[in-house]
Amino acid sequence: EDQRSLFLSSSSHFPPPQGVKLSYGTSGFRADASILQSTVYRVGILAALRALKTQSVIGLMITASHNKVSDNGVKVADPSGGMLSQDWEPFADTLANAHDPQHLVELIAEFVQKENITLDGTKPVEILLARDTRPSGEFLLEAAKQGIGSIIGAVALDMGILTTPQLHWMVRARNGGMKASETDYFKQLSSSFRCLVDLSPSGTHANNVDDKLVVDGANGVGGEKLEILKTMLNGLAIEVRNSGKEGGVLNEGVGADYVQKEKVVPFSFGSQDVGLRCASLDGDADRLVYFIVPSTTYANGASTDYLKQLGLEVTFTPTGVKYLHEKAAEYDIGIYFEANGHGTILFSEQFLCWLKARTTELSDVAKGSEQHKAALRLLAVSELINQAAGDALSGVFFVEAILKHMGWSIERWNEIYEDLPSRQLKVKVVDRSAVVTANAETVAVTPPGIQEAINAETAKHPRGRCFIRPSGTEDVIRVYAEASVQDAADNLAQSVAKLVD
Ligand code: 16G
Ligand code: ZN
Repeated sequence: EDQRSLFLSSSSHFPPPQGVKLSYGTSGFRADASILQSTVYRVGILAALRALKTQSVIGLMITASHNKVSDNGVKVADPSGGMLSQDWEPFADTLANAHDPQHLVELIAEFVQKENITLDGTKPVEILLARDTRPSGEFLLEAAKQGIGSIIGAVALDMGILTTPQLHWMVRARNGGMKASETDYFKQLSSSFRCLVDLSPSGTHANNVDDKLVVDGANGVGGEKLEILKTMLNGLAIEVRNSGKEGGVLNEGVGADYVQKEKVVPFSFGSQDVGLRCASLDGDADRLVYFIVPSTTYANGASTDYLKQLGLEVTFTPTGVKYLHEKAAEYDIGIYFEANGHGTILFSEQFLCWLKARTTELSDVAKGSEQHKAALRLLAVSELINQAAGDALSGVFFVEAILKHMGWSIERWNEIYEDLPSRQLKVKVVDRSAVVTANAETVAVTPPGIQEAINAETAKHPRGRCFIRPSGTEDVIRVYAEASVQDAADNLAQSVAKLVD
């Protein structure tokens, strides 16, 4: 009864926006920040219930990533540090769209009973809150706190302004019984980076690799954190541009999404940077794209061929980190990535235990052997890479360690395979759900006949490949085309876009 009245009074302060249907989407709720208060409040409730249900620490992140600065969003990190379990997404939608406090209370009561959640406050749980640098983050955070506060036994801990992967890392670390402050995060990244550099084979050309790296911070939180992290490292000279301190706008003409989609260099990069190794983060630093001026590097169909040729098993999933992460978790070493710069590496517990045993069991003679070093390297990688979520900061240091290890310049790296020319377009539509795909979004099942028409267009171009899919974050259909030459990729994308229109 206490719980019921607590809800009714708090939820009346957060009426949902009129005439909008919200959906948890590919990576949480996203919309113009001005209509999100009630959604964030309700996600606060959801996170609290999730924490009570799992009896673990849960994360709540307020960010709209690479979207424009006036947008914002909210998503939940599960106990593993990964995304909210997909079987709770429908409840998230239901909560967000409940029209009045009374209805909201009923929905929650029903769900609590179904999930067998105890609301007597006897087993308190914590929810870690964080936000990116968007100005709207401040009042939305307040709404999240109110939501959490309306559930007896749930305690909100404000971790301040963080990158999305930092929050995921903290949730995972906490639940693993480890220290999980920002300092611990910085320490783990810098010490495992140092370890990898120390383990670089002597006699490689590591010394020939330029220490200079220029990073575009997208005028967001990533640049800010990198400024701190870079002071803890030796052997890398990082220059951060577009850190947000120069007055630039978040994600405007800057950031990984802009660089990868538009294939142009971000603001403040130009001819003076030719030959330099450059990288770009997105607004919440979970995407990383390396590039050289004037041309950008990004993964495409040719990368699949290259990986297969290395003897690796390659699998596809639908778009979205949550699908990739889940799939990668099935392997001893699962590496996943999206062409837009998301991705990370997951190591199975079992494999890591085995590896640790290998490094300690070895006789003194075997210590220092190549095998021993290889095991130590893999362990260092498992520490450096963020296993909770793809992390641009940890990604930068991982890439830099590899380049040092291999003695590679960015040009040499770029040469390991040649990208096929590609083009991405988006087509604004009234109803994006008209396009339904199958086979990890490689085939369009509806509207009827469209796949046949795409096939016919594709067949006109040597090495042509073309896919369409509804966006999970905007009201558009995405068109992706590849062909042997740029003109053909452009034409293919154009003609398929017309089919969709
Ligand atoms: C979100 C997803 C990303 C996906 C993108 C696709 C996360 C952290 N991010 O940004 O994985 O590639 O959506 O958006 O899950 P789209 O469907 O609009 O192209
Ligand atoms: Zn992002």
